[in-house]
Amino acid sequence: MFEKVLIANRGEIALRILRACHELGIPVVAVHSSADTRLKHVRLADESVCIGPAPAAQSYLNIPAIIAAAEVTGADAIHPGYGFLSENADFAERVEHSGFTFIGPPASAIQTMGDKVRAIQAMKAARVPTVPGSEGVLGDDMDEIVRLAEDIGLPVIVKAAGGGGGRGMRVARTADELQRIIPLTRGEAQAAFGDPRLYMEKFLTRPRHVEVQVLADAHGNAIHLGERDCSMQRRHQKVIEEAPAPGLSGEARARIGALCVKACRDMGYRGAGTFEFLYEDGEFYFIEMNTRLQVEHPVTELITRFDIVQEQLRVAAGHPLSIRQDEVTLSGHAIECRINAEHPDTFAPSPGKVALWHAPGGPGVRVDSHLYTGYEVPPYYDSLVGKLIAWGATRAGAIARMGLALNELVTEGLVTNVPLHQAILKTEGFAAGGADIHFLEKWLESRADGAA
Ligand code: MV4
Repeated sequence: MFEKVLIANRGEIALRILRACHELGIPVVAVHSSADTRLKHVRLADESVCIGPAPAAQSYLNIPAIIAAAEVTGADAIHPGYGFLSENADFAERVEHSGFTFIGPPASAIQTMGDKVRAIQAMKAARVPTVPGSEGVLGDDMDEIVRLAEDIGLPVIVKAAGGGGGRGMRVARTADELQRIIPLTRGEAQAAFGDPRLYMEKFLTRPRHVEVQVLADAHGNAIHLGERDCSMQRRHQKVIEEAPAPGLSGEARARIGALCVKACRDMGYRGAGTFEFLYEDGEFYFIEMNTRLQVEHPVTELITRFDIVQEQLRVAAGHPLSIRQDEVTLSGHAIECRINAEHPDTFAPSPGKVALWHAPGGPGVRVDSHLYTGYEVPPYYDSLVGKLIAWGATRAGAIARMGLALNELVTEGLVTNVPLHQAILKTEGFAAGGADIHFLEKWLESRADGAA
């Protein structure tokens, strides 16, 4: 196993990774910006190194500074967490070329999945179901693009090959609209990703976002840990996630899970990964693969009783997965509320000092947060300050526990989205389960109209 792991991240996920390392007896190096000296995981780390000023571009995205920190502290592996450099193939490659282990998939897999057209092609080759679409990059002939869209069936969605996560995409409902949006989307793709390539898919009008968690080792073993439903989102930011996906049968889960596992084996994938699907009318349609640990991994951990981060560390160190597929059983239901330091109505970020922190507790409640009384949330980074995760034997039981946990949580001095979560939990749409990706934005709009 590793002798020392450097965590190239901050906040709640750096703390989560530190805990996994310490459980395995591995000392930790924290690297942090000059604005982050008081982070909880920096205090708990065995060593820490300041790698630059507050702006992430000069610290958490500063590849030479992070590699230098690994060199001076004698770390042997680097965990990138999520966001920042976690899906940067160049970083993974430079980490490995400097003699360290990147705790994640091979750089080549990150590269492939970063190109959304290549990712879809890899899935088609593995017989993972994809969205009917252009089967590759769009050419320059507008008449041909229009013919293709009419073949696929309007509405269509045009996406940037270099995009992902909802960035660089537009919907066209008519041929005229399609002709207008192609040059716009292409220009934006070039500006945002340095890559003008576009592809096109049938636009699914009311899908759910269902994603499958996988783990693979370097010995040809791959397993899936079931799925998560992340349909409760606003502007492509997930707000509430849950596992399992409401209403999904064991047979459907086993079928899609086996296809994802086969795709991992075909690709020689290693590490943790997530296959993102749109799920509509009982069918799965692959859209993207994430090659990192995800924010919402705890809901999977609570229903599988399985530590995904420890498993990442094991397989990165060359050990086999510690569990076989037939040992994975799902138990009960888990829900995660993302706690953001933001205004619950305007969504404006609201950093500040935590005058009093009190974490909820009791059976089936997990709190992943780096907050403590006296901590000051800096204004430079993402507004996520913690995650509340509740487990119940049933979905209704998990919702009830989440309600209690939200009531118990104290973050005095900080404005958070807790009231938003409390309101969402009370909606009929959420309570029923299986709401689509548009539910939250529609509900927010109806609520705003009602208040006006
Ligand atoms: C789609 C789609 C419908 N049809 N693709 C958004 C995030 C990125 N991962 C892919 N996304 C979508 N892709 C097809 N073929 C719907 C979404 C989507 C979405 C689209 C418009 C407005 C809000 C959305 C929220 C989640 C997903």
